[in-house]
Amino acid sequence: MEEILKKKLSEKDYAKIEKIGNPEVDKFITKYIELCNPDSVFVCTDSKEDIKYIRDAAVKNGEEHKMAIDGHTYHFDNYLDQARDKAHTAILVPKGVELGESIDTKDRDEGLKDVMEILKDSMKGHEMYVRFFCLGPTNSKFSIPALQLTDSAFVAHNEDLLYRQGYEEFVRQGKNAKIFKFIHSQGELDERKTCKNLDKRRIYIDTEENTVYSANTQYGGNSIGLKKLAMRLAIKRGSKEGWLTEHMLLMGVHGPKGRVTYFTGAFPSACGKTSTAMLDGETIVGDDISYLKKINGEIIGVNVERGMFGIIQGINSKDDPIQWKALNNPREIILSNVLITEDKKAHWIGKNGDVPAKGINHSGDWFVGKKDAKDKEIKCSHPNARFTMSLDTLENCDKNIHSPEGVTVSGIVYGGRDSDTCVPVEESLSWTHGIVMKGAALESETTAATLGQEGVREFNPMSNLDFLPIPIGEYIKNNIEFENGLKKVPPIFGVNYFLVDKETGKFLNEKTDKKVWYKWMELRANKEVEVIETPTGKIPKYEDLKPLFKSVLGKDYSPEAYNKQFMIRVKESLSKIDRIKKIYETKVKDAPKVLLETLEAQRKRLLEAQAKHGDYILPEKFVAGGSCGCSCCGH
Ligand code: OXD
Ligand code: MN
Repeated sequence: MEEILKKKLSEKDYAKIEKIGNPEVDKFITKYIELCNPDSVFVCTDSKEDIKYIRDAAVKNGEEHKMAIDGHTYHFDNYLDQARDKAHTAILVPKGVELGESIDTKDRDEGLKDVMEILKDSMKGHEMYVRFFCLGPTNSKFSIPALQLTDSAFVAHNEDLLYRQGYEEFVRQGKNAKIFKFIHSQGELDERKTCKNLDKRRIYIDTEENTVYSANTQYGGNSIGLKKLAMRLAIKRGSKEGWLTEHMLLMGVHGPKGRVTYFTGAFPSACGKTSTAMLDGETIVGDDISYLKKINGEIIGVNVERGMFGIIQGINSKDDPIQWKALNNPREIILSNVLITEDKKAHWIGKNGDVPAKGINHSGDWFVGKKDAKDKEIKCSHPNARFTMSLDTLENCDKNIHSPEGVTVSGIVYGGRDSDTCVPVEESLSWTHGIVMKGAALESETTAATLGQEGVREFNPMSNLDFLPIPIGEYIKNNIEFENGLKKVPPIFGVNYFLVDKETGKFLNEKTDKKVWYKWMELRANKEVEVIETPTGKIPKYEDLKPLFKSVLGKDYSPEAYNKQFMIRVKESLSKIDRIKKIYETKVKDAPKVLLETLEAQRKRLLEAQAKHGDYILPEKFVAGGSCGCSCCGH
């Protein structure tokens, strides 16, 4: 082992590995040097000099290119490698282990054999980068040391912006570290420096060995080991140890008199999670993945990451002022799959200004009206085009982002892309009701963040389905039981930014309306406003929203708008229960009993209300002391 390391590594780099003194680290690096056969190896510590080496390598290798704005670079993934590849992603399971039909698995022995063959000599002609990071803040109960090997300086550079440096954490934890390990190879590249062998694209997650394998792909969601790949390992570890890893933003919502109330929020990819975390007036801790632990009877959350790998489509100066500013000013940013014009500026779908007539993008030379092989128009940027940057440099970065103690979570939000069923914001009736009806029953119309058709309604419990390495039933049970032992149980809310007016086909809300929902939830989490209890949950009163619309957005909020948005859509709500129940009865093994009971109780409440008031019920029917009098709303 020592011999191989000494042969491939410079003396200086060998000393860096030796200083860590963890045989597991030595073994992992040695194994993949031997198998992948890189021309050279670079070991990156937390030093500025080492990190600069990676940044420069990305440009030198032709994986990234400099842009007009200082510090900005762009990168292209292969035209067919633009999103998470669910078809070639699998959890490796030993014989006899079953995770249920909604989770993609592969026999562990077969998967390992397959990927080892693919990785053999895959780094010939490339340099291997050895990187040490820390998932969660360093020096914390949450810290998980993560070791990444990759032959892509683009991947290593992304991780630099997205994760906390962890070399010193590895040294600190030494032999005792319980590490996560990632091996990625982009394999052979074409003349545009994008992956050539997409048929050999593989993403395998081995929870037995806390190792993830990724090959022949560059798209971040497939290649950045520490992101969605590490998430699977962490869910598994948390499930054994009694804590949660969630596909959740973490943000400070700023209430009256300087009060800051922290919220987590789960949304499927491309459903407004980042734009929520970036709401101006609030502060961001994280926009994608949170670890949650129960400490002294409270839910404590941390951001696993320190940067954002955000979707750039639709970002404009009006709706996203902070991101807009960052994207137009010098700082370290990587743009993927946007349009680059001759003057080395970027354009993307939904950006202010006219679309340039030509440039280069993920399809090569591009011009307005260009079509692909299937005669489909190629837009200037890919809908899943991304930008990578650190949060620290943003003006709205929360002061506790790196706190080893984390922040106390006082509210939890779930939301999906739903055009016709749920109201824009509603508090659940209890923790279990929230976990079941807002989390486990989450559905979303599909987007461009994964390969496949867009706009199809998909079941996505807690927006975490793609990332589960344990059976869904077990995962939901963990969430339901997470309430046990809490001194103060945070309220769970459901939000829906995508409700459409059936008559006009237009959205019933503007993008910025969500600012009001968060201010309302902040007041509610602190018990400062009352609610109207409906069969589906507790909705805001018009009297409370009206002044918030005025003070937050300067908008006059009409009773008509409120009624349209907050009307209970009984028919659609009942259909949703039917769909969800069927899934849990037929596709999910071991769904907790209480989940089915909660669905049934909601059906009963809806049917009672329907018998009295019909299919579409205005909030006033449920107002305390109103004419309703039905048992459904508890008055
Ligand atoms: C992401 C995703 O990139 O969920 O965050 O796809
Ligand atoms: Mn995500």
